[in-house]
Amino acid sequence: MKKIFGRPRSMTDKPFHYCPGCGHGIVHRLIGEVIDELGIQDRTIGVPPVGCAVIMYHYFNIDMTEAAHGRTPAVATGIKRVHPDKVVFTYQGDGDLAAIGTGEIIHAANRGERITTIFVNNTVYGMTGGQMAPTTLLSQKTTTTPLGRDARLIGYPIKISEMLAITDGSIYIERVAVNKPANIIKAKKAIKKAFQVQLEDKGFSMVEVLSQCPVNLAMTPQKAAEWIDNTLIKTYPLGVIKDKSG
Ligand SMILES: Cc1ncc(C[n+]2csc(CCOP(=O)(O)OP(=O)(O)O)c2C)c(N)n1
Ligand code: SF4
Repeated sequence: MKKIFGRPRSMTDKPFHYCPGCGHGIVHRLIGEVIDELGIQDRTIGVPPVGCAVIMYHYFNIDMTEAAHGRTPAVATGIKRVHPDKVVFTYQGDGDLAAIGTGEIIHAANRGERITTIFVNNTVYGMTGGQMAPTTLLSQKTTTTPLGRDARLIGYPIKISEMLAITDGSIYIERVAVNKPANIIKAKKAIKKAFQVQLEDKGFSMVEVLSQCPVNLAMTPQKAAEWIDNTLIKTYPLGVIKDKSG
């Protein structure tokens, strides 16, 4: 019988530990499909984050190595420089990338490191209880902003993709979402392109993925997915932010 659907070869069959409706599992699957399609399973090395995806190495049949909080771009840089023939990616949440590791990511992008970053923006610190992240929207309630984020006290939602796009070393940056099938298809194309930019040795590439954390948004999975369309993309519009790969 012809097989029409299956788990990517580059993934294990271990069930995800993520909450129902979480976007991390979708993003993992897209990465797995892209690795299979590009035929790079034997030479891809991933660097997982802190945050809910900290044990993502259980889910991939590839080499992965953990890094300290926010330091994945530094670890990935070291691996890539020692093994330029490998395909090296980091996977980071917004707490990991946009708060704890802001300096690491800016300088990795500016240096034009030949690595790829998958940046999962779910607007909160998911793993540790839904605290405010730098990406939390104005007025958004979190466990540390029970009255809603107030710009006068804690500033504005940070636009990391736009910031990194102004560095000369960044080549390809796109913002996508995984809240519905049409967006998931575009997200996969973007992830594939980001890896291709690395394969062509062009410079730093990143895909920012707007993702749902129903638990900490205190919404059903369906409402969390709708919230991305109705609210989140007003602050974080989808699309290509920079493409110098051509
Ligand atoms: C230096 C340091 N800061 C913070 C923490 C606690 N910590 C571990 S995971 C995490 C949240 C990460 O959230 P995010 O990167 O947004 O990922 P998510 O869980 O939402 O996927 C935090 C704050 C820590 N252990 N050490
Ligand atoms: S807390 Fe949020 S980000 Fe973490 S697994 Fe649950 S839904 Fe996903």
